Amino acid sequence: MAVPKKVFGIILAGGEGKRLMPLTADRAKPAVPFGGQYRLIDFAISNLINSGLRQVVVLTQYKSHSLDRHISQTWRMSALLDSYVTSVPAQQRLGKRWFSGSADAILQSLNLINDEKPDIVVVIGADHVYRMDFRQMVKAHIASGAKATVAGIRQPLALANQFGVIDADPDGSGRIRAFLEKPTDIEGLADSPHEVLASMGNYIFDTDALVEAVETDGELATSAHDMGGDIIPYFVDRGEAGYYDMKQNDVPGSSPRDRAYWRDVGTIDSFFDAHMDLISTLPVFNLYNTLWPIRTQSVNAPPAKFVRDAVGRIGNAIDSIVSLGSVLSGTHLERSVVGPGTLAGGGSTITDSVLFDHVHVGQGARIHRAVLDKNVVLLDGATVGVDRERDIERGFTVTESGITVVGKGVQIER
Ligand code: ADQ
Repeated sequence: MAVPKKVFGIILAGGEGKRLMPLTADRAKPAVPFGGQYRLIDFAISNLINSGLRQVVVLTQYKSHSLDRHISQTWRMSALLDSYVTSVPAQQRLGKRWFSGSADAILQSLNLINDEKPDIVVVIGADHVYRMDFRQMVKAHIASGAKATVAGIRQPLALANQFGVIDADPDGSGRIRAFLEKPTDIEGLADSPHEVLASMGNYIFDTDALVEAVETDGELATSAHDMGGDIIPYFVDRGEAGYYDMKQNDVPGSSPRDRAYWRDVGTIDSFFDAHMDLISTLPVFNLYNTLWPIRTQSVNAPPAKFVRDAVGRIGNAIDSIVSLGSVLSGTHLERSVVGPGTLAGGGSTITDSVLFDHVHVGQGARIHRAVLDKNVVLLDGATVGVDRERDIERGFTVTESGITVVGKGVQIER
């Protein structure tokens, strides 16, 4: 019988997420709320835990307080079973410097690997919405004999400059011939010229090979110490990198459409679109798959309530998600995701919008195509997302596609 391999999980969660401003003004990108009750990092952690990993560290550095708090409150594991999900902040173990890149984050955290002595290390990002069974990828990695395996998924050629692009060896060996980090000029796949095989930023390594790679990279003054930019090309140059095509990944309980789902929610537009996917009638991404649950902090709040307002106006809600603790009275709610503790008053309208927790919507207020961070208050009769120029004048971020974003705690006047 084959000896089971010990697998250790590392989640890279130190990114700033500049393109999600103002939502990342005082929280790390993986801590950004998503889908009413989740934080982005819950997808990465749920995937690892559902894949049977029990020792997972989350490497943080940028504005990590709410991320640390969320992880410690949500992902408590049993010490008795030697299981843990812990966030580990940058600790300056190799001198007085922060993580200079994602590979440096691993180099500075090698003590965690030395303590556990795993055979295999799974390294993943923290800011994508998807389901993935990493057991299947680990199995493929071991069978292939590669020292590093990169998960790949087909993406439009036009987006190639946002991803690492995998050039597969045409000999069918599953090896990577070349890996280009965020290329600006590249051709599509031979069988699909409008697509590339993009790296998902999820990797599997033989432990010894990873340790050697980050140590070697650490000594190179010319390196940016980046996993995609430096470490994967290091393995490719040595002929030791393979790829794992996400289309082979068969997550329990998911439909083919749901299975192919992977969203990098790095911009306001993609973040907004991923919310619209959640509320689609035929789930593009199905949160209700109990065989592969996406878990989060349980909100200790009463159920959502829908009532008529004090003068008897009746509201309605359709194609929407409403979180616990919310009370919508005489509100028209459509194509929106509403976070916990939202209070909306009579005659208010919320359409095509994403509300984080504890947003207060005054009577007769109107919200359209907007993302509102927590504790935003709309006074009676106030509007947002309706008049682009006015939103810009008031200092709100408005994307080219016309989505208005309002930061934490802002009070919006009539
Ligand atoms: P990017 O997401 O642009 O591309 P990066 O900004 O390095 O790469 O972020 C990757 C992950 O590492 C994120 O989860 C981020 O939070 C984290 N991270 C970044 N800097 C860090 C640091 N100093 N310390 C700890 N964590 C850090 C990557 C790959 C591409 C791939 C895309 C997929 O480089 O090849 O295609 O992800 O989205």
